[in-house]
Amino acid sequence: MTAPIFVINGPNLNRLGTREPEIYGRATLADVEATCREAAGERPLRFLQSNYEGEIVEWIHEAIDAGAGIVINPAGLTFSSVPVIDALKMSARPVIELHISNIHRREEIYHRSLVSRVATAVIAGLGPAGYPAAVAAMAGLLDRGAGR
Ligand code: DHK
Repeated sequence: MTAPIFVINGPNLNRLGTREPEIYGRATLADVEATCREAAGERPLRFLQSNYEGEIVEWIHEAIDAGAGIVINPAGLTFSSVPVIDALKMSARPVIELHISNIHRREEIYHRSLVSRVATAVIAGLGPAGYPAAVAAMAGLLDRGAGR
């Protein structure tokens, strides 16, 4: 069976397109989803967004149970959420941490990612194009049988 990919988006990403466009661009979340589905081709893909930590944790559990690779933009939860990190640690499949912006060139509060400590790889600063890049990279990792 072709392992699925879950793309999970955190708080405020539902506002892409109008939220600080000078940082995040003008593509909407729906635009971003379309690029992910194009990159995934026939591979099953779940594209999700929530402003609630618990819902994101439950989607990570669902991804793990489905044997899925996880592409996650935790947004602001990146820097604070132990529950998200604890859930990601349970994944036997790759986890790619994704940020539209280069968080290391931004304000100090964005410099210390808790998620990077458990992620297989990190993509930051490619803009919305980072999403299809992450999906394509994840497909390659899954096809090679890579673990987290
Ligand atoms: C998105 C957010 O909402 C911020 O909280 C992160 C990330 C950066 C992004 O660049 O996609 O710090």
